[in-house]
Amino acid sequence: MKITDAKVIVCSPGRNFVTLKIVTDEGIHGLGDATLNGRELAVASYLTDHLIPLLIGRDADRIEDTWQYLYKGAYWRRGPVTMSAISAVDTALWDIKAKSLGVPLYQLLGGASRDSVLVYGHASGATIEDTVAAVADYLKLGYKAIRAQSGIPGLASTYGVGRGKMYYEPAEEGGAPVENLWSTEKYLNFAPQLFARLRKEFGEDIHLLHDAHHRLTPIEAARLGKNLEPFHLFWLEDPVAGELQEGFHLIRQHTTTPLAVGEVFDTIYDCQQLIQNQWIDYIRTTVVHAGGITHLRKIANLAEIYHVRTGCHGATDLSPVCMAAALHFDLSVHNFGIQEYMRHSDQTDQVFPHSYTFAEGFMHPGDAPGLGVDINEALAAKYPYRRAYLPINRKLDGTMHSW
Ligand code: EZ4
Ligand code: CO
Repeated sequence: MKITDAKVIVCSPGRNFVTLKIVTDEGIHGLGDATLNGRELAVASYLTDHLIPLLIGRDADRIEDTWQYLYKGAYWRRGPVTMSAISAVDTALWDIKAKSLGVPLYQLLGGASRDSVLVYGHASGATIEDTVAAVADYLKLGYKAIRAQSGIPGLASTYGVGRGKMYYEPAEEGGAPVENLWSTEKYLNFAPQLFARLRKEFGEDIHLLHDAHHRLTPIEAARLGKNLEPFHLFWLEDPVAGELQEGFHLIRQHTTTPLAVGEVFDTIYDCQQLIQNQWIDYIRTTVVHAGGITHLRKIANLAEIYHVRTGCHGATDLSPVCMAAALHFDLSVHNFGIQEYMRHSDQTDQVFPHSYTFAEGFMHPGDAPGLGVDINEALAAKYPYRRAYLPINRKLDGTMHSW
């Protein structure tokens, strides 16, 4: 089966998405998500200007070979732009192969290891009591696992607090990034109060998660992990920036709070020390940013040996194409842990009709052949790209800090 055509579709049905569509001589098409939040057009150009000319005429069935051809063939290895582009090609080729065989993708990945996939939603509020109300709303929807974030007294805005209770979207349209103000001291004093209140309200059984969004030093993260131990979080996410993998060693020596990281990682090399030293409990790399299904399986296989489980990133900037791919991966991989699931807007869901479903806190990719997701190109064309940036973050004295 030969690739005869490929194109990039950039659209903004509520937020920006970059989608690769590959067509074969058998009339089968496949989709891959290539969205890199705030830097979308760089990946679109990488695909259109550099990869698509190489894809035309290639054998669509040679997925591993195409991955290696694009990775080794670039000479310039790794990096989010390159890896998001390779991910999109890889995902689209898995979609095509599964469609050509008439099976849902998870059947090609070893079949289902579980009946359905545990997901967590995002509850947030400007105050602790608002967050309590948001968690209650998620419980009513059937969620068994909920990430909780709250505004911090004395800070005008903070990471993870949505504009509406059930929807969180950090990217903002406009000429420059929104600027947030940050105080680690205020945060560290406040965060344990939030979880004490949530356990008092909802008891011990629900899974609670929290994202520190790369803002702490290792010793600060160690203090937070220790203070959160009585509330037994499912995980503490991104306690420190992940570039320095050995930074997790210090945190690990001080706390039994489980640690998760990986949403900004793009290859197995970003995870290698973390996994092999068992410094983390969950690896959060995604199909769209870490090399597609092909590479994510290699990361999961390495993690399995070291008792590390998966916890794929699944925010709104990961399109329904990525969400579908993630769910096939989650259903099949043995050492699955949990999947993040932020609901997309109705506009997004209309542009990307899909077969995956949510019920009682669990999801299933569905049994349509391939990924089980498509793109309505006519509708997508009605939502042109709109430049948007993720926020930046400054300390109270103006110093740039991690967002
Ligand atoms: O900030 O997806 O766990 N979820 C997150 C997200 C990320 C955005 C970045 O594009 O941390 O909210
Ligand atoms: Co996160």
